[in-house]
Amino acid sequence: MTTKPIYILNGPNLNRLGTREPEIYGKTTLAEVEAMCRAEAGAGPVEFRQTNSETQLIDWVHEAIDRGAGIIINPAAYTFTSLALLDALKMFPGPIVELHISNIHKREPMYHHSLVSKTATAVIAGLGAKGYVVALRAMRDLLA
Ligand code: CA2
Repeated sequence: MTTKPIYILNGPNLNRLGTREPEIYGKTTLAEVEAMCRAEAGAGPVEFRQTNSETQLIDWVHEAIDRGAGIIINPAAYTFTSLALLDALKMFPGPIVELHISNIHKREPMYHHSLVSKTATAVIAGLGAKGYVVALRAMRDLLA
């Protein structure tokens, strides 16, 4: 197992997880998601973060480029809008798992075209909060 951290980055509005639209996003809060990730990672280092700012998200990708083993990212709405985030992720030399709690392809057309997928090693969507645990397992395999 690598000693470099796995970055788990979360985009806008995900700090409100578990408070609204449970039929789409479930009832699990982001703090509970973080606890699930830490339990799954065990002693493996994890940087779990959330921001509502595109700039901050990009700065964290830059940080991961300098010191991260892998990136798991739920970019939320920036999935569909941010060429700047795509450009930053393109610079990351390791595996990238794009993650969505909901199945974006089952939803309205505006949620169908991910820019981030162009640089993702793998995409997970529709598994709810458990998708984060699945993403961590997949990341471990990708890094092995
Ligand atoms: O399913 C996902 O994880 C998404 O990335 C969530 C984004 C949405 O723009 C993507 O299409 C799919 C939206 C996050 C909104 O966060 C909420 C948190 C609590 C309640 C409602 C929305």
